[in-house]
Amino acid sequence: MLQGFTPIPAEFAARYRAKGYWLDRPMGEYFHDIFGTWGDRIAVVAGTERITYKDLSDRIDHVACHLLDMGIAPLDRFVVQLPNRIEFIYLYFALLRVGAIPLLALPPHRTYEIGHFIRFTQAVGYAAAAREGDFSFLDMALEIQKQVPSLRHLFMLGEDLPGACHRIGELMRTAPVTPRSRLASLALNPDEPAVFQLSGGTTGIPKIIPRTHNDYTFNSVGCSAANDMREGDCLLVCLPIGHNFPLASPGLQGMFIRGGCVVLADSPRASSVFPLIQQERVTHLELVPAVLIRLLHDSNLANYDLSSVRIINTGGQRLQPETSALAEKLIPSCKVQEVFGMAEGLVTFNRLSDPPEVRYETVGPPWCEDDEIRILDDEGREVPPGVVGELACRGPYTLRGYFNAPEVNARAFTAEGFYLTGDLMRSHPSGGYVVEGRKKDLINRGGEKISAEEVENMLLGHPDVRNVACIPMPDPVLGERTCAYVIPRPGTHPTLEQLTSYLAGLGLAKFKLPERLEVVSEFPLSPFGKVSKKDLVDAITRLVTKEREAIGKKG
Ligand code: J2J
Repeated sequence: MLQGFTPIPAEFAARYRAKGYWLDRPMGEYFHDIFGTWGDRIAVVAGTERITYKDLSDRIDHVACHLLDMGIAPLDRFVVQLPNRIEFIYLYFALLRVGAIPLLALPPHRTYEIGHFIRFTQAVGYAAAAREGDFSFLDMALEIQKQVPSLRHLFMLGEDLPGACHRIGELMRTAPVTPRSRLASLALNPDEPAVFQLSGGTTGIPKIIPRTHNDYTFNSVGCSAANDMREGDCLLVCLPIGHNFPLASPGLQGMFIRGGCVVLADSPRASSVFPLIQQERVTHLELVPAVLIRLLHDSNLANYDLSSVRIINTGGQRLQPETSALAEKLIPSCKVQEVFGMAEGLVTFNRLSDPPEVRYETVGPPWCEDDEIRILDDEGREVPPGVVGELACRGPYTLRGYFNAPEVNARAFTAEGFYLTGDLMRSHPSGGYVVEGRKKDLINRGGEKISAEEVENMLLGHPDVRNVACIPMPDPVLGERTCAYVIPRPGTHPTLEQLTSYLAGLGLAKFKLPERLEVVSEFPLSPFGKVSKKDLVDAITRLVTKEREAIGKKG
């Protein structure tokens, strides 16, 4: 076994096998057969290219043989930071085919993160677009290469690259030395890590999540069923392609399993998403709430035929019922299905057959009956049904340990191997769960804890508020007070007084009322596109400090 990897204990593994969850096949081989099943159907639309499953499979194997030519071996680590382009799909599946482990970095990661991933995993390769705006990923990689000798292979997209870089397009045009037959004879262990995902934590450097061949395939098979993906369906991928949601939950892996088509968009902007939906008759969208809200308020929405859309999944952050209702009103062909997922494993889906009240309020149950859920109090005891506590989970596709992180693991798992998510949840009579916020998404006002989520939910009911994020701002007396960052609806100018009297009118406790309002036109986003509260906290802290200094000088 790869050192630093914690496998699922044997007695659990035996159970998951007996149930038929784990197929005991390497992912590369499994998808090779899937591609074979769907042959002449269109697998991917990327720019002007339409690629059949047969051609996709051919090209992946071609790249895989080149990887073997380069000496890339099973369990070698390879950091992939490619944009939403076809080259991602070629390289990702080619790495799986040879049993090397793609570590999936997100587009905004820079030297600090990428250098860490490469050093920490002793990666042999790194793939990216050479340049993005005024940032040179190529220069960054050359710099890292000087410090980390394991990094032998740079795969770059772009023009005028130094000779030492590999171009995926170029590899396509040259014949590899290794024959295809070698691919079938590689001895790969499906219990080993196939993919390294990254934790979505908002503090510190992301931790590395090993996903095995067995668990990651099972994840996509199950999610694609819960998401009602069918042969002939079409998924638009507009979030960063390497993230667990658009990649595997069910994402493009799920759509391939079902024989549908995957359309790549280079950004989640309305100007790129709407035309593609209309042109390709997209049936499935996977979005974060902030993106869905932006699309629904875009003035061009009514100018496009979006009637092919059957399911809009949102995940990553709590979706407000108002947003679901608005989406289903503006795009009447669609149902909104919230997904609660994490790169660590567990995924829950609303059941599409549930009545709207249940779909809007809950994130549904886990899709697999062997996902075990515990809602725990601060002492680690299970709370009664309906009471809020921390979500802990264990199951056939949830990790048992971050890669090479014994200290973190000692805190992040219970003795029974449940992963402590840090998410606050309660069970719902429908059998699903309701997200109540993050354990740490609290404002501590002189010892009184305010759930940011609670205040945000209420403020979203105000007619002037399009989106809101409540965060702690530093206070010399109370430690923290609540600041509300608000994106107003067009043409409105909400004031702090209006909003707080609205909240007070709804009966909200006085200590929970925001004490400062910042009106903005958009929110800073995390690498994956979630609202980055950390950046908002940094901004308000700077602002408050500056104001205080100014007052100090005057006084
Ligand atoms: C509230 N919080 C949510 C939701 C995730 C599908 C969808 C999303 C992710 C993802 C994913 C939420 N409501 N509906 O991997 O497969 C927050 C929780 C969770 C964390 C995980 C998938 N859906 N979250 O967002 O690994 O706090 O995965 O623990 O990036 O996002 O983040 P990440």
